[in-house]
Amino acid sequence: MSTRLLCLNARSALPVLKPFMWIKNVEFVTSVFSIGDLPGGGFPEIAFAGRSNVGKSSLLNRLFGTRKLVKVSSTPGHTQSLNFFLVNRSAYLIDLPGYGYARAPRRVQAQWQKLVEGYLQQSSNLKGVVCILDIRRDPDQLDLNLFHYIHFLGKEAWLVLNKADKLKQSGIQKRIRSIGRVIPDFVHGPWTVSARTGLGMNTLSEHLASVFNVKT
Ligand SMILES: Nc1nc2c(ncn2[C@@H]2O[C@H](COP(=O)(O)OP(=O)(O)OP(=O)(O)O)[C@@H](O)[C@H]2O)c(=O)[nH]1
Ligand SMILES: [Mg+2]
Repeated sequence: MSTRLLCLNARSALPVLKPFMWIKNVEFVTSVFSIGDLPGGGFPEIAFAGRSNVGKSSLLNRLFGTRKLVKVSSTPGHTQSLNFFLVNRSAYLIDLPGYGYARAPRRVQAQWQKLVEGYLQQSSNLKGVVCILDIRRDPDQLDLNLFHYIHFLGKEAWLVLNKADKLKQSGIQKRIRSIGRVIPDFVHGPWTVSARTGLGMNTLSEHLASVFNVKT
């Protein structure tokens, strides 16, 4: 069980974040824009996927105990490459570019699809995909397509419902039930979390550690 310390930074009044106990070390390795440039190493991988703006980068920052290692933006469509973070020099967590940003040019959307599909197909070290939804929204066709594609490739899909801080407890339960009705059976979870407050992050962190066979 990871003990997560939160204390206040006197100058900024922002909570000081610490990484989860099993994350001893994180290094940004590379941004991949083309499938030919995937890093080697043979390390096990977990990718973070979801619609633009659902909080993929923010969740990774929470896990790493940082605010800035992974770029977060209020402008949707910010992450346009596959960003590889090496944890404990032995496993990759990968921030995938978000899909479904309606205002992104078609060319960018097509590029996303080619890059992400190519990666999902080619990575023999991929243990599974953290599929993130904003808890306030039902999955749409793009989300469902992603779940089915991951399943078709024989990989695991783990559903994470982020931004739970936006709802009261009763609202959270209602949304979990509603989303659960349209999620295919092969999708595991959900893990309900908030990258902003840290709610539910212990459980998600423990799941990731167990996939990587690391003790928490
Ligand atoms: N309230 C709330 N806001 C969040 C949470 N997680 C992320 N956000 C906000 O949502 C916005 C998008 O977050 P990102 O982490 O950049 O989202 P992303 O999925 O990486 O977006 P792309 O890179 O565009 O695909 C930012 O303004 C974050 O501060 C959360 O748990 N709660
Ligand atoms: Mg991002």
